Amino acid sequence: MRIEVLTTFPGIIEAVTAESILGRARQKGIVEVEAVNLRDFAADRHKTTDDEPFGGGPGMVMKCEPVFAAVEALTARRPGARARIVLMTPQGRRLDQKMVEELAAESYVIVVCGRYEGVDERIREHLVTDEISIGDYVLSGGEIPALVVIDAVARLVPGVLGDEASVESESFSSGLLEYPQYTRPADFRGLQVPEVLLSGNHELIRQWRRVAALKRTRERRPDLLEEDEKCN
Ligand code: 4FV
Repeated sequence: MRIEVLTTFPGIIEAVTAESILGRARQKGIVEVEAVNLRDFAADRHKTTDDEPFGGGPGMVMKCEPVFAAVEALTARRPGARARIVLMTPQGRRLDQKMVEELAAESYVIVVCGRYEGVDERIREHLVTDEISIGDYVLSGGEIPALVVIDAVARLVPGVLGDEASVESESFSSGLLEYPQYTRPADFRGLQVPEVLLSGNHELIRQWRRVAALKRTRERRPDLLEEDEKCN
């Protein structure tokens, strides 16, 4: 899988994607991540990527030309490769595990990181294939949302996680929140681990975990159960 990130702060993307699971996946060549500096596609010698909003108002808007020029140059490097052009924006489709699985099935994704008040509308209308929001709050840039998408997607790429089995049992993959987890010591300051988990009886453990996941989902995210019932 190849992910190119269009940003005016490539260092933010490089710093995070060089570490841990993502860093190893990049070293193993399982996932390619390239941070592309939008300024390199600005035509003027001041490398301007923003300008005042037509109609007035506060702040600046991300200009069309550098973004179109960058995406066209990047896709031209991979003739025949179909790219998903993803804009990170609070106005986008809310990111969820289903969407992460959809993106993880792609081979080539370009993520556009907005800055300032947002991007020129013609970028949304004529260039972008997907608009994604990570949540109903306003950040100073699209870089952190882009990293959320990259992390969530990359870990579904075969070979990135040590054992894929862990993905199946995770929250949302099963449509439920995850069951409570425990590890050594079995007794911490008198706080015990549920006996069944120390029993070695895998069928009993599986049942306990299912019941615990349902209970937690009913208490914290009943909306997921409706989803689940709707799907089943
Ligand atoms: C955001 C979000 C987000 C808005 C203006 C960047 C900022 C600036 N992106 N989910 N929430 N983006 O707040 O995706 O351009």
